[in-house]
Formats: sequence, structure tokens, C-alpha cells
Amino acid sequence: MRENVEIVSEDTLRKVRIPPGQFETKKWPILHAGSTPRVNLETWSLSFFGLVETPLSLNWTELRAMPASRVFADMHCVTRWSMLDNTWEGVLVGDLMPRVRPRPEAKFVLVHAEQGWTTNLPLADFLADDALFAWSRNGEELAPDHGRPLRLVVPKLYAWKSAKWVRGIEFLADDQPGFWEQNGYHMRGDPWAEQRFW
Ligand SMILES: Nc1nc2c(c(=O)[nH]1)N[C@H]1C(S)=C(S)[C@@H](COP(=O)(O)O)O[C@H]1N2
Ligand SMILES: [Mo]
Repeated sequence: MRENVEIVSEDTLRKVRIPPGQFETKKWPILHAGSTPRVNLETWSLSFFGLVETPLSLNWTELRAMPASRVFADMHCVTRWSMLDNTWEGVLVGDLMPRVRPRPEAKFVLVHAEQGWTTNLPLADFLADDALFAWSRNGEELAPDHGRPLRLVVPKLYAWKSAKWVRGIEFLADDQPGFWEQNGYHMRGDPWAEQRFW
């Protein structure tokens, strides 16, 4: 599974790959608030806005015309399951940023998904080399329940930061809590430091 990937997430090289308080699952759970949105690719777009030099909106065809990469990474949900050995395919955040150019004042992002769902994270974590916008896992297109057509994957943080059905990234100077963060989840969410709640 680690063959033919451009990026190997650093955490997969740890001797112990399961963070404290987590257990391993082989089956991929489905977890989200609300219902699974039905997404129309004809009208779909992914937008980058806020504190950026070049606001950008890509339609599905434009996104798929970007260079694709594969990232090998683990996934950790705050409800304590961890799923190892995922090869995600999509567009690296790092490959999109030259087209967007976050302004120096931008220090955080608020990730916007379908149905108004949001999650926040520090810009530095969003810019991690293993963060990507993914349309497939282990060679299979994402099922609607797992975020089809596109989800963000930020392997270094708890999986609630990996927004399914992602539609936009807002660049901010000040941190702004998203959906779960307003309900007490951590503003950063590092699984190795057990940043579950605040
Ligand atoms: N849009 C959206 N994305 C979301 C969520 C959500 O409620 N809405 N839940 C998050 C949580 S808590 C987790 S653990 C992962 C689960 O992804 P999966 O259902 O593909 O396993 O999605 C994250 N992304
Ligand atoms: Mo989660």
C-alpha cells in the first residue's frame, strides 16, 4: 500500500502508530453530523477566499485537471478509533497554494463543507505536506457517506478536521471555532497530545 505514493505521512513511520487512548479498526466507520448531501458536479465548486492574494474558485473539471498525488497516512477519530494504511489520492494543498497565495496576516483557516458544516485549524497544519483534497482511498472513489466527491484530509490532526464534502477554505487572521469546536472540541486537535476537548 505504501508503493507508488508521492507523500508518506510522517506519523506512519512511528514505532507505535496508534496514539494514546485510541484503538485500531480495520473497517472504515462512517461518522458525521446530519445527512449525506447529494452533490451535483455540474454546479459544484471549491473556493479559496478571505485573506488571500488571489481568490480562486475551481469547478470539478478544473480541479481534476490539477496534478494528482497519493498520500499514505493514518486516520484518528476523537471517538477513539484509528484506521491505519490509507492511500489517499487527490490534489495536495501545497499544489494549490501557489494559485491562492495566502496573505501574511492569514494564520488560520475555516473549512466550509456542504450544509454549512465547518471546522477550523491553524494555517500551518492546513499547509502540512501530507494534507490534500482527496477523491479516493485505497484505489476506490469515495462513497457518498465518506465525502464524495471531495474531502479534505489532514492526517496529523483528529479526523473531524478532515471535512467531508468540502466546498471552501476561508483564510483568517484570528481563529474561529467550527461546528464541533463550538461544541467543545479542541481548536487544534493533535491526536498525539490528546487534544480532544478544551
Ligand atoms: N462535512 C463533514 N465532515 C466531517 C464530519 C461531519 O460531521 N461533517 N465529521 C468528521 C469526523 S468527526 C470524522 S471522524 C470523519 C469521519 O470520516 P468518515 O465518515 O469517512 O470515516 O469525518 C469528519 N468530517
Ligand atoms: Mo470523529
